[in-house]
Parts: sequence; structure tokens; C-alpha cells
Amino acid sequence: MKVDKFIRVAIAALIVVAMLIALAALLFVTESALNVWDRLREGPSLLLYGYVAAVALLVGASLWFMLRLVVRRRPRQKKQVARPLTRAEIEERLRSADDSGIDTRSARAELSELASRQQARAVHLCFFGEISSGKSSLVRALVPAADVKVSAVGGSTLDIQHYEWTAPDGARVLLTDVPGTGGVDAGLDQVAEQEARRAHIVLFVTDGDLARIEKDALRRLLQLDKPLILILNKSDRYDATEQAQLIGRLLEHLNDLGGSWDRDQVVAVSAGGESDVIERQADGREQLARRTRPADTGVLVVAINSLLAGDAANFDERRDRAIFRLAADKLADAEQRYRKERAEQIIRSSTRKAVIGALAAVSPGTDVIIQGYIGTTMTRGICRLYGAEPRDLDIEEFLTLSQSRAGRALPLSLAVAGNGLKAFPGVGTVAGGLAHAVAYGLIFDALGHSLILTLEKHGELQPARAADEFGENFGEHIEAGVKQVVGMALAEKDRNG
Ligand SMILES: Nc1nc2c(ncn2[C@@H]2O[C@H](COP(=O)(O)OP(=O)(O)OP(=O)(O)O)[C@@H](O)[C@H]2O)c(=O)[nH]1
Ligand SMILES: [Mg+2]
Repeated sequence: MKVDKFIRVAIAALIVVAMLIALAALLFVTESALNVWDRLREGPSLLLYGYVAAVALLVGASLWFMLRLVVRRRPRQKKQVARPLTRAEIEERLRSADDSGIDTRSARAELSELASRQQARAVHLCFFGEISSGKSSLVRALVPAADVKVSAVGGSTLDIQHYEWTAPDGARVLLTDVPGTGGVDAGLDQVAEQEARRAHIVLFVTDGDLARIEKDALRRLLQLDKPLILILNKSDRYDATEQAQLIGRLLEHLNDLGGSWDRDQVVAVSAGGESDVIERQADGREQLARRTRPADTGVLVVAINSLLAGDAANFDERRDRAIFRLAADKLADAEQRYRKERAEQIIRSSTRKAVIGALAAVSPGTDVIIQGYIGTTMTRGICRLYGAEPRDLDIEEFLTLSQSRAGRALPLSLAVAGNGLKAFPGVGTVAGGLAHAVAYGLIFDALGHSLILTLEKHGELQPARAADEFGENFGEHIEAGVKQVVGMALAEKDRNG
């Protein structure tokens, strides 16, 4: 008999045997089930119900476990607090952040600044606008005694300055001059916007139609429920028709941004000041002369006063809420920084372990390292930091998918490792083992960093996406990590002699 015929007959025989066993098992199960059922019906009904309940419980529990294993859990969405934050809520958040070791100083500084402003009881008005729109000039027009620096060169105000002004009705007003936005230093834009968020009323200054970035800033301030006056400054440069057209455009922008707008909240003014002009003398000679522009800020004062005449208590409440939100934003930044630092620590320690593992093994493979204990612990640790709760299956899938990409990336990683080692004097031509250890370390470091990026973007571990991110940006990540990993490997080698 030919071999393959023999195999076929054997398989056929096996199928018959398997069928007989299954039949016998079915008969046996049916018989015992019927037996149990009959006995239960004869016995007390309590036993019957108890038995049925126990079976149902068992089936339910198995289904639940199966679902948990197979169906992906969505990360718990952090509750978006639609209603405004209260002091109690922000303080509670700060306490729990303190307990986790997060630096809450800048968020707390906002609350103490608020406390001192509440004590001072002055109304805070903050100017805001592009560089050279004339903010400082307006401060000078309102508080002539103040020593305000004005310059034709943009970017003259580099710091926040406060000036006291007593309104016609005797109310104490604090005017804040801020650096203009849109200059070269983007950091100053942030300083200005934060100061605007701390004020009762924002005086948004422009000297023409709004540019896109001005509109964006305006949108953010309105979203924060900031009372606001939109000022068209340098109106002396426009005739009456142009002025009316510009005011119309500004009102249109405000309407685009939503909310209800009072026509009085958009004003055209002139801050006045001085400028150099060339004058022609009677004898034909030209001469440089200083000319004073008259200030015309009456409508602004009226607009400020009519806003202030409104509900003063409500102003305080809105200002307080805006500062709570600012403190919460600062806390969120601090949390973000904390997470990043802790994630970096996890990556460093896992990378070091991978390097040590690779140095110890005669010829390790990326699979041993990535899919092993170190890979799983690193992935789980970083996910936990970002509030993601991946199932073990997801972690496994992520590591398996990354595995093939790591294999493909190994030659590049080895080349980068070799170059990195050459840069260290005295290392010379090293045995392949060291270069391999660095290459594996680099792969690990890159894996950790891609994980951070995907978690920051999606908030959960999506295995395929995370592995794609790793595969696509591998080159960038290993270039960034090479110095550190080479240092790690050399230190480890030194330690072992
Ligand atoms: N024609 C005219 N020029 C003005 C007016 N107000 C200010 N300027 C001029 O605009 C230029 C900028 O004025 P600043 O008050 O320094 O402007 P700023 O918004 O404080 O500028 P930064 O602090 O750099 O953001 C200066 O040359 C002023 O003389 C105005 O009402 N009319
Ligand atoms: Mg200025």
C-alpha cells in the first residue's frame, strides 16, 4: 500500500473514532442531564430554583469574561466639565496633583494673584492687540501722568505694566499695558493673553481691519466669556467714510464670532501723541519738526463707564471664573509635563535593560527583546501614565505588530549605532556585540517614544496605529536617541569590565 493512501485511510479511521466518541459523549451528557432534571423535579422546589440560578450565573459569568477578553474597552472619557469651574473644584484638583508629585506652583500662583486682586478691589482693564497698534499710547492718553514708553518701532512694551486711573465717577481702575502680539517672540503673545484673561475687561486695540490672528485671539477671549471693548485706534488716519466702513467690518467680525454685541462696544479713537514731520519753510528749505496729534478718547471712556455701570458683582464673578480656568489650564500643562518626564524615565530604564540584555546574550534577536518582559512592562507603564487601560491582548498585538517593523529597521539602527559609537574617542572598531546592544537599545527607545506620541494623540493604545507610528517615524526617533543609548551601553560595558 502506498504511503499517502495509508495516511488517508488512517485519517478516515480517526474521523470514525472521533465521531463515535462524540456520539457517546452526547448520549452520556444527555442522559445525565435528564437524570439530574428528573431528580430535581422530584426534590424540593428550592433546590430546583437554586440549581437553575447557579447554572445561569455560571453561563453569565463565562460570557462576561469572554467579552472582556475579546471586545476592546474604550478608555474612560474624562468628563468634560461644561459648567464653569468653582474654587472648591480647582483646589481639589490641586490637592490631588500635589499628592501625585506634580508641580502645582504656577497654577497656585494664579489663585494667590486672584486673592490679591480681590483684596485690592480695583477694576482691572487690560489692553490687548498687535504690536504698534497704540496700546501704550492709549494708556498715556488716559493716564497723562504715567511714564509710558511709546515707540514707532514695534515691540516697545516687553513686560506687563500696571497704571492706576481714577474714572470720572471716582472708581479705582487699574490699566494694564501688555506686549503686543504678533511680534517675533511668540512667548510674549502668551504673556499678553494670560494677562487679558486675568482682567475684568479687555480693551482690544486694532489700527485697521482685523487680521486672521487677531480674530483668533478675539475668538479665544470671547470663548472665555471676557467682557470686551473693541477699539479702532489711529482713527485720525481715516476720513469719516473710511472710519464708518471699518467700524462696520469690525462689527461683522464680532457677529461672526457669535454673542450679542452692543454697537457701543466698538469705538474709534485717537491716542494722540507726537510724530516727526518734514515741514517746508517759506524759503523752500525742508526741516524736521515735531507735531502733536490731539488725543480723542472720549468715546472709549464712555464705553468703559457704561460697561462698568452694569452688574459689578457679575464682573467679579466672571473674572474669578476666568482665573480658575487659567489656573486649571496651567495645572493641565504641569500634568502634561509630569507625564512626559515620568514616561521618559520609564523609557530610559527599559532601554537600559534592553541594552544589558543584548550585551549579555550571545546573539539576541529583536523579538526576544521587544516581545519579552521589558517590552510588556514598558508599554503597560507608559499606558497607565496616560490614563489608558489596554487589555493584555492589545499590548501583545502592539508588540507583535511592532516586531516586524523592528526587524526591518534593524539594519538602519545598526548603522546609526555604529556611527554613534565611532563618535566616542577610544571606542575604535568595536566588537559587533556592542553595536548590536546599542541598536536594540535604540529600537526600544524609539518604540517608547512612538507610544507616547500615539497616546498623546488618541488617549488610548490602538495597537495598529501605535505600531504604524513606530514604523513610520523610526528613523527620526533613533537619530534623537543615539547619543544617550551609546552612553548607556558604554557605561554598562565599563561596569562589567
Ligand atoms: N497716527 C496715529 N499714530 C498713533 C496713534 N496712537 C499711537 N500711534 C503711533 O503708533 C506707534 C506705536 O505706538 P505704541 O503706543 O508704542 O504702540 P503699542 O501697541 O504699545 O506697541 P507695542 O508695545 O510695541 O506692542 C507710535 O509711533 C505711535 O506714535 C494714533 O492715534 N494715531
Ligand atoms: Mg506698547
